[in-house]
Amino acid sequence: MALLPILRFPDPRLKKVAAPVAKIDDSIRRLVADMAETMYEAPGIGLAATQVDVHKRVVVIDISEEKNQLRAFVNPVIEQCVGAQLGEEGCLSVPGIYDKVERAEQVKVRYLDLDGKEQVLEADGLLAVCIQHEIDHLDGKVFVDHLSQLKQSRIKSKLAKQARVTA
Ligand code: GNR
Ligand code: NI
Repeated sequence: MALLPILRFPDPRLKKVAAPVAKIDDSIRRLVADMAETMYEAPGIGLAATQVDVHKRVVVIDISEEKNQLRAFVNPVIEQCVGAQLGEEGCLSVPGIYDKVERAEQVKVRYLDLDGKEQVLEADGLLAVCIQHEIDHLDGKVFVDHLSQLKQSRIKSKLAKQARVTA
């Protein structure tokens, strides 16, 4: 297993659209293991392959308290959205920034598991938010893209300033 470096907004590589996985093999299972280790270490409740500069449609999520309910989604597609919820979001690629984003309250997602078997999951609440946030990453979007242009430019200055202090 390995910890992978996480890209930081506004890195242009976060805008790449990830390609579907053609075959689930050991390289994909290794990627999932490395992404899980990276997510737990961060710590975060989700991670998309895009964030570690791998442009394949792979996501890991664990919203459990005990951090013992890892979920892996390959080629996830949202088939149905119901309702709306407004929740505070953060992102490992946008450290220290939190803001409210409107998402569907419930989603039905179709994906492949690590055995290449098709699965369907109905999720609501935080899991639904996280699935939508991660699929956005695979489509080259970060949660700040849902905010106003003014907020986006403030976030960019704040992160640039942080980077100067940290350097
Ligand atoms: O760790 C994370 N927390 C979080 C909180 C609210 C809504 C979404 C998230 S996902 C985020 C990890 C991350 O950046 N995934 O891409
Ligand atoms: Ni994120």
